[in-house]
Order: sequence, then C-alpha cells, then structure tokens
Amino acid sequence: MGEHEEPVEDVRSHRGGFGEFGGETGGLIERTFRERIVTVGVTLDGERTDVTEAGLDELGLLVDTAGADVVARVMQRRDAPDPGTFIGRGKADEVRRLADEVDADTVVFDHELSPAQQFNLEKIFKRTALDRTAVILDIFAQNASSLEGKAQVELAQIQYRLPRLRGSGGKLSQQAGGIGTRGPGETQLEVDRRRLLRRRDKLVEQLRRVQSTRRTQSKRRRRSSNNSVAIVGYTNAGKSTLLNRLTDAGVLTEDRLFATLDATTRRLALPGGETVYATDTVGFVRRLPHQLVEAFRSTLDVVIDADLLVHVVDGAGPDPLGDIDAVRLVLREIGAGTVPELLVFNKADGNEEPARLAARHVGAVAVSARTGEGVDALLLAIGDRLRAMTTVTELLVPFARGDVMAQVHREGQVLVESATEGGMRMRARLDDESAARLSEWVVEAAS
Ligand SMILES: Nc1nc2c(ncn2[C@@H]2O[C@H](COP(=O)(O)OP(=O)(O)OP(=O)(O)O)[C@@H](O)[C@H]2O)c(=O)[nH]1
Ligand SMILES: [Mg+2]
Repeated sequence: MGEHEEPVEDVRSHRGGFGEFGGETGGLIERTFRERIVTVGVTLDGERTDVTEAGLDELGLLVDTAGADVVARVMQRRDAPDPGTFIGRGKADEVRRLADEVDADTVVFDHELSPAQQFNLEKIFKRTALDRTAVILDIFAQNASSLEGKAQVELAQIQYRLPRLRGSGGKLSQQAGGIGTRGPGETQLEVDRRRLLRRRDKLVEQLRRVQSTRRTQSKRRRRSSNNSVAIVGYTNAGKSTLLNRLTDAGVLTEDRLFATLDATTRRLALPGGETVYATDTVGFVRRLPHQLVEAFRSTLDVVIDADLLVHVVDGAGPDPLGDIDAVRLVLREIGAGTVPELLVFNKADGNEEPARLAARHVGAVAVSARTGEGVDALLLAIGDRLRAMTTVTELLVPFARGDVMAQVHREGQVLVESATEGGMRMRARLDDESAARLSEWVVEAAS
C-alpha cells in the first residue's frame, strides 16, 4: 500500500491488482484497467435461490467497490460443496468456458473456498479464483488509512494468506528471500512462511500495544462516568452520517462499502442534560470474514464496553431485517450480544419504509441522518434508555460541599433538589458506579 494522499480514484490506479495484497506482504502492480469478473453463487441443500441471488447482488456491489466489474454471473444448485472444487469438475469446466467467452480475468465465489479448492479451481480456470472474503479484505486494504487500521487489515490478510501459500507461488517468492534470508536446506515456501509468521507476530504485538492504550482511555472515560454509546450497523447504513449529524465529528461519509474502518468518539449532549460518549464504528456485512473480526477486535472493544448500542439500519434498503440479523450475528461473535440495543431505521427522507419498520419494533425510532428528521426523538430515546438503566437515589450533601453537588449533577440526572437544615437534599438518577462513589452522602436508594 502506498502512502498516497490523493483522492481514492487516483490511489486506486497505483494499487496492487484486485486480490493482490498491499502492505509489506505484497507488492504494487501498476493497474489502470478495471478487472473483469465472473461471480459464482451456489444454493446448497436447504437454502433458497433468492437468497443466493441476493448474495450475488451484494457480491457485485463488493466487487464494484473493490474497483472491478462483474461481466457474468453463474448460479448452481447442489446438495453439498464438492471438497475438491466446490462446484464439481463439470461445472468448473463450464465456468472456464464462460470466462473465456466473456474475457474475464478472475472468478469470484460468494462462498468461502478452502485453500485446496481455490488451488484446484485456478488450475482448471487458468485464471485467479477468489472468494468473498478476499474481496472484502481487498476493500478493507484500500480503505485503511490509520496506522492501526492498516495493521489490522494486514494481519487479517496474513491469516487468510498463510494456509494458501502453496497456491500463491510467483509474486511473493520474487520479493522475499533475498541473499541471507534463507536457512540451510530451506525451500522458498518455508522462507515465505517464516517471513509471514514473523510479520504476523509483529503486527499482533503492535495491536496489543494500541489496545492497552485504548483500555486506559476508556477507563478514564468510565471514571468520568459519562455513559458510552456505540453506533453499530450494516455497512453503508448511515452510521457516520448520524454521528456527524449528532456531533460535529466531521467523519468521512460515502456511498461506498466500508468507508469507515477507524472508531471515532465524540461527546454528545442529551436533551436531559447528560453528556455521553458516542463512537462511530466499522460496518458489518453478511458473512464478515472471521479473519477481519479477529483482527478488528481492539477496535470493536468500544462496542463490548458500551452502555448502549445505537443500531443503525438502512430502512430504505433491500433487506433491512436481514441486515439486522447479520449485524446481531457479528455482535454475538465479538461478545457484545448482551449489550442493550436501540434500533434506528435510517434514511426516512422520502421513504415510508423506515417509519413502518420503526412502528413494528418496540422502542425503535425512524430518522433521516441526512435531513435531521427524527433526530430529536432519537436523542430523547437514547436518554430514556440510558436512564432506565439507572436507579433513583436520595442524597444529603452538606452546603459546604459544593464539589459533591457538582459531582452529582455531572454524573447523574438531578430530579429534585431542596435545601434542608442538614444540607442540600438531592434526588438523582445515578448508575451503580456513581452511587457507590457517592455512598457517603446517600440517604436512601429508592427505585
Ligand atoms: N437518503 C439518505 N441517505 C443517507 C442517509 N444517511 C446516510 N445516507 C447515505 O448513505 C451512504 C452511507 O452513509 P455513511 O454515513 O457513510 O454510512 P456508514 O454506515 O458510516 O457506512 P460505512 O462506514 O461504509 O460502513 C452515504 O451516501 C450517505 O449520504 C439518510 O438519512 N438518507
Ligand atoms: Mg462510516
């Protein structure tokens, strides 16, 4: 990956080819054309063809985002994947003929291929065979801009690449193994593998350090006892647009999949007077590669630690409910399945569907992050949900302790305040941690 500062279009022409990996594990190939792609979708036993078709539609979007064009699409129905070629020898020959006919450069499968299947298919096709995972990794590599983001993507690429070293021959070999890198009796493959493993360990260590810094920051935030809200959702749902609308975050928003890879946190004042931290996060997708989920764990910590998830759904999209399921699946995978969630159906400008969906989901709201419509109601809902997690507490604070009164105001929501002989009597909503910190002044905890 180059250190280019030009707009995306310019950068892309300098990048490695489609499916080529950047970073130190791959090289740069001058690329000025758009690759021609045949996509393949398989409906396995118990699956539905319309789901396969929807998957291929989305794969087409992913391919386009990665900078290539789908020129043909193949569908197949079979009971189970063929262990050697996924689609079977006969179908593979058919795909080869089609790829010749439409002059395709690459065949992309909507299913994850095993390293052996990928290797065998490339022999039959006489061209590159990739899977959905490789395409998503390619997009992430193009969109990574921060050091951390780049490290995370490169780590995911290495994890994807390691078991596939056998098939990937040429390019990597030419780059690795200069004089002195090879041990006695070592093959080029062993040198490559060793080099990747070393790089992997270095990246893991680097990310571990970033993570511990982040832990310290988030601990500090927690000590300040403002609640934290994570904005999560399917890619392109409008998460960054919403954070920009709520705060002046200035996060890049684009009609592009995975525009955001880095988490951005901003303070947000709620109508009730409380301040919360709101964080924009990386988008999810159906069958998000496990290598990416693993590599992005440190970024996703903010989601696990959040008090509330604001789950943004493209309410005007082709399959909002399917998107919700896909996002919840990833949330469970990263260990955030039990964090309370507020559903937000976005893109309600000029479309009735988000409002209809919101009406059918208890506690959900419809908004347009673009126009701001519904955003006031969203802020109220966020405040309500957070308050519902707190307890009403009675405190008696001596008049001399203005600092404690200020602390109660800062950490909680003061409902009633009255001067009595013994001091200021305060009734406030506090979460458990604040109540514990202020226990010296607590008179009674009601609910
Ligand atoms: N019509 C309409 N479009 C919207 C709205 N909110 C966002 N968009 C558009 O949807 C696209 C994606 O918006 P982003 O905010 O980048 O989406 P995201 O969820 O952050 O996407 P990733 O970071 O790529 O996962 C952009 O083209 C936005 O302009 C909305 O309320 N209405
Ligand atoms: Mg975004």
